[in-house]
Amino acid sequence: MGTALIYDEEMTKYKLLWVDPTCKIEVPQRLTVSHEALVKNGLADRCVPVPVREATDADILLVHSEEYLEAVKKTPYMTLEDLKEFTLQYGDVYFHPNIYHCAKLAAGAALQLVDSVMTGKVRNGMALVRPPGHHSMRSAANGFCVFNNVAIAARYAKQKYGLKRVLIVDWDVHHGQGVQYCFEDDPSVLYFSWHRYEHQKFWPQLRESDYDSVGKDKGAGFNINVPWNKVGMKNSDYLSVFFHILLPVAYEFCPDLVLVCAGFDSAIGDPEGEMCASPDIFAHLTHLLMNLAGGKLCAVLEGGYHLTSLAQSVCQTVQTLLGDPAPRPANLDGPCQSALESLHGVRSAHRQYWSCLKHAAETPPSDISTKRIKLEEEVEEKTEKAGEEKSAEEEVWPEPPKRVTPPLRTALVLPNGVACPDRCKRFSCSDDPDPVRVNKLREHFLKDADDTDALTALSSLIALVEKMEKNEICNGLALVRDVSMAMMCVVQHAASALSNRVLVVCVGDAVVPSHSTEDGKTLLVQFSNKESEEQTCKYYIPVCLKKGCSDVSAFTQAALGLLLALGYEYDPSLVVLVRTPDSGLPDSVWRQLTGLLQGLAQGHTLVLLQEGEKACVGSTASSLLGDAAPSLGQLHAPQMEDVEALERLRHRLQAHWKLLQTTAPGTGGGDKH
Ligand code: SS9
Ligand code: ZN
Repeated sequence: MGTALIYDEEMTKYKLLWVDPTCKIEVPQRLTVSHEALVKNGLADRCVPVPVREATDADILLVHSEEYLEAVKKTPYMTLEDLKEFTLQYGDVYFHPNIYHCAKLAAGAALQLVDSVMTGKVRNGMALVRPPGHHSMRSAANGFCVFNNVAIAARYAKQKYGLKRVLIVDWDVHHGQGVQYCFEDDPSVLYFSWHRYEHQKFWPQLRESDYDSVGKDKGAGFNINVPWNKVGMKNSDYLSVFFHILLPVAYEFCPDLVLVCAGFDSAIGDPEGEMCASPDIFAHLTHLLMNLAGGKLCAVLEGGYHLTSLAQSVCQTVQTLLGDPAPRPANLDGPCQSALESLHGVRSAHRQYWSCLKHAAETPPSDISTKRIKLEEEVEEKTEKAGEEKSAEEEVWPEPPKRVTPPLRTALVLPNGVACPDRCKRFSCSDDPDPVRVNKLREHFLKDADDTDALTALSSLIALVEKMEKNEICNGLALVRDVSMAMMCVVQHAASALSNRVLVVCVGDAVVPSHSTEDGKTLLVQFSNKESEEQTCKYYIPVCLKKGCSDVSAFTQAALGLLLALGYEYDPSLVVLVRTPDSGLPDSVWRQLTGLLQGLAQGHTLVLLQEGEKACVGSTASSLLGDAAPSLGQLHAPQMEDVEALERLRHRLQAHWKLLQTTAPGTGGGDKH
């Protein structure tokens, strides 16, 4: 199942016809450079081309009023003077004789994408469109937007395919107030947006963009705003919000379809956003959403005004949709104070609606509206002083390195008699065993046993790890006689290389190499129901859940808010994922976990399963190949004891692991623990 790419040159055929400093950044080249970069990087060719179509009146009327549509319909016949005047009734937008045509194509492109994904023609896709959509409202154009492409797509998808729940993730740096207004009282569409806000000083300067706008009536809890109150937000800030807000809520919500308002003005270099997240962060944001809704994800372009940054970000997104492993996330040094304040505010505003946030600390004592007023003067002074000078300085950043995908995706070390699944390669070193290594292994691990099969398996395992280190193979799976021994063996080997860090995730109650964590070259996270004494080592983290791994909600919460955050901060070069036969982890959760962890270590994951678990080889291999994991279903509230235990653990560990923080120090956000 492929990735759709929708693009039509026609959408480059309108532009600003008069002088307007606020609109001059929205240029046709935004689309051409994005598309050319996809072509140049060989990505366009790997996608399934899907043609655009014009949205019909009926499509547009799913969101917009008849009066507004009729008014826009007249614009192709207007004189320049009429267009200018028509434009004046709206904010930060311009009209052109061809924009109505393009706006129909932009909305139609989003609908074509939904159709391609929903009919199973492709798994996911991206539409490169102009004009963007997320600011336009029922009866108004706004912020370069004419029709609300994504809002129309959400209604259309619900109506045509009977979807119960749609998630809209708006990672553009502006608040898509048009989308918020459209679905404010609708619990079937969960709208998430982060946006530059600066305590209401940044455009569109709306009170309702703050985190306390959570939705109305039945839709309460289904609108999530994350205001950025400072510029310069980085990768850590973005990922923190994913780990501690969006992902837990999204998994609890369990969408049938994910739509992304994919604006890239939230990346470094953009003159509007003034943020500092690198273009490759979009590989991770995309990856982290790709296992929701059975992989059904439609990304529709919104903003992005720095042509180089935009093109790089688009490439990162599409390459990830195609299934290529994401690059290692660089310098994640934890969220900044201001991001933590926002994180805290959002989590407390939503704690009554989402069981995954039930344990969030309560509202910060400093009430937000007072804070805004207090800040007002301060900000005004600053803007006065800064004036022109500031916009002159240009941000520089390195071009994201080319993502080289290993020639072989998934290799399996299997005992004789166990069939190798399609699309995978059976891997064995028996044709070419390294005698030195074999002897070493025998000495260390199999002294007494004279077991050639086990020895061959271990040697193969090591050879496989070496191929992963050389990036010749992406990931692997081994069925071994003794997972504990195999784990020990791999960890010892991999961590012996100077630059390696190994993340070991152990699901179930196996004997783990906890002694190997002392030097920090191994981070060991173990999930089980065995209470263990409080650990003093930063790198050995036993996670005890009441019902072990069989409680889907509790496990998911731990995997997202704890394991992923730890994993990203640790930034391993290899992930070893181990599961014991009695772990109790349901297959769907296992597949989700396997999928999510591939965002780390450039996708270098080695899965170890006990020999008897033949039945799981197929589904595990499928996850390693990048197939979307099945949905977990709507999650119920985990047991209080588990939530509390996890919260205590997170709280204790956050001194060492900054990506675990969810409250700002010194703002009264300290939890009760
Ligand atoms: C503030 C002016 C904002 C509108 C930007 C619309 C972006 C749509 N510097 N102008 S993604
Ligand atoms: Zn924007």
